[in-house]
Amino acid sequence: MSTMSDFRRVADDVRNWGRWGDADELGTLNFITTEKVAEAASLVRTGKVFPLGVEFGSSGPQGAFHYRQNPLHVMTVDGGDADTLVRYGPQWLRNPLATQLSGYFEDSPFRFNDDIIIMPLQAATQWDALSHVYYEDNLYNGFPANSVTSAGAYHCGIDKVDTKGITSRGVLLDIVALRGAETYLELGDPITADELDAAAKAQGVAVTRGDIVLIRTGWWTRFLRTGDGIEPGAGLDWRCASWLHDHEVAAVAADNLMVEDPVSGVEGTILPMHMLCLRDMGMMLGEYWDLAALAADCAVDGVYEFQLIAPPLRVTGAVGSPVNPIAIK
Ligand code: UVW
Repeated sequence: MSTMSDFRRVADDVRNWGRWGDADELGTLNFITTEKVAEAASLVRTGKVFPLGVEFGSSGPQGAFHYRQNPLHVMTVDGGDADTLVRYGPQWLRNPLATQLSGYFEDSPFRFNDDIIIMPLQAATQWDALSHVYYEDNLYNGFPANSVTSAGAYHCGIDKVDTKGITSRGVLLDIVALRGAETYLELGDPITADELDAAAKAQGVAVTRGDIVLIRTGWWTRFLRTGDGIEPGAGLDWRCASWLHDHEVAAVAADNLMVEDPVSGVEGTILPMHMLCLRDMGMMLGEYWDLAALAADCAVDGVYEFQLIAPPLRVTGAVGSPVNPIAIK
């Protein structure tokens, strides 16, 4: 078990504050240059598309954490409205909605359905914005933590990263395959930096500056079988933050609930890698990405690199966003 002194040494080493200027709110997305985006596009050879987002619905992984719920999806206009209003007329329900809808449906074949969704932005496949996690009163680049207000994040909100797409070269590191695990990585054996190197070597792929690295732990595949959203599995050891820093990775995502191992390797804090990545390095984290179909294809063709396109919603001042990332080979 490491100590907070060990943590602080690593934090000092990986901290990117000021690296891209005092006003920077992009963090390691700065590694994604125009050349990198073009390189990523050149990786599209077969036209195979892999959607990496999970379903946003009531059977999602949320609910076990009391501050997050599964998406609540409700119809606001549907076929029943049209049938009933035309049959009974707007006067039957004397309200403006009935009058308005009735005006659309009477004497016209036109019909429509509308819906609404209420959900935490962290409900399912997501990006964590740099303002999602902080410690000791500072966000990434030294911005004050209290700049995240009830009006939203003044600094490091998800809306600040729109200029980066987000798109780059994606590289999958399949740790399930590396360990020869049947479905997923059991808790109690965090993924080490050496294993990230070993996976890259076994797969014949190099992780280079500006890549978005996807880590497969098998957690999502297991969740689809058990429906247990809180049952943990192994994630990245907190020291992998140094590996990500040394490789100048732009962002990291995984098929589990928190990318890093749920058991903190640092005595005195939970989620140390979140603190290092989001607050010190300025590196966004992607969670609940479904990597199973992509991994199966990579195992067949031996190609573990692809164009990755994963734009967050431009929600003003939000500290995260749902996303449906697409890998294209
Ligand atoms: C927290 O860090 C609180 O959540 P997540 O693992 O979703 O980023």
